[in-house]
Amino acid sequence: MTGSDATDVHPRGCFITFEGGEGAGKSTQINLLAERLDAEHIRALVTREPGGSPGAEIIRHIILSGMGKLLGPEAETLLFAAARDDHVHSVIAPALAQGIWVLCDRFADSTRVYQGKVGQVDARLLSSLERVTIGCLRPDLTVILDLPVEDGMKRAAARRGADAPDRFEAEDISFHQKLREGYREIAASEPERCILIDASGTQEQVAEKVWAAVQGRLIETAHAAQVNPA
Ligand code: T5A
Repeated sequence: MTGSDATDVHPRGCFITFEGGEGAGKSTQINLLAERLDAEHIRALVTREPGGSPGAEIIRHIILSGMGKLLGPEAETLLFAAARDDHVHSVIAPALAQGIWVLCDRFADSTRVYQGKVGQVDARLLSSLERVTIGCLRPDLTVILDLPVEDGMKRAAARRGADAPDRFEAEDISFHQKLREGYREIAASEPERCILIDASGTQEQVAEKVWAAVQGRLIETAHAAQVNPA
């Protein structure tokens, strides 16, 4: 049978993005959240930006090698946009449409902060690119992990060991301080979508705060909607 009826229709999955400066613990927390969702029998896909689809992973390699920086801030921004376009259309949107939750390590707020607030790329270019790449797709929840810059840099350095810092890790401390300010501004300006979480505790302590936000803002709301459909 190829047709569909009402019983085939999935409710859209929830879209959660994780944001923050270098070494804030996004990858760690996203994986811990995926485990908790699994225990609740909620199907979730963990993905990341730049990257997350075969085409976007190639672009990720170009950007993080520093090649994109050589092309200038606007061209580097176009690379992020090209990667996002492929990722959204080939991975994120299809998963959400099947009712799968998508947990994405960085998304459009990273562009707003890294390329916009800190990189000074024209806001009109950024909003045009957002319109093309994500359209009206907005995260249901954005978890912003907030950590003193020095602590994040130490965590990132410990994780990378003897490897060289990547394109953005190699920037100076004032760059990273501006990133932190940029994220705090987004959290303050969009409180319905964003939650700012102090990421300075242990992994378990931070995970509890993330879980409380997901439960309170998404899971309980979803259950209430099932019990009291509009
Ligand atoms: N970028 C990205 C843009 O400029 N524009 C864009 O539009 C997009 C999408 C991506 C880079 O691209 C830029 C931003 C980035 O610079 P990346 O390699 O994906 O680069 O790196 P990041 O996203 O910055 O992530 P990191 O790998 O640096 O850090 P995470 O994921 O925040 O941190 P995580 O979980 O790997 O933890 C780092 C270390 O700390 C430990 C972990 O075990 C790990 O060793 N740790 C803790 N230690 C103590 N206490 C805790 N609570 C800890 N939590 C984790």
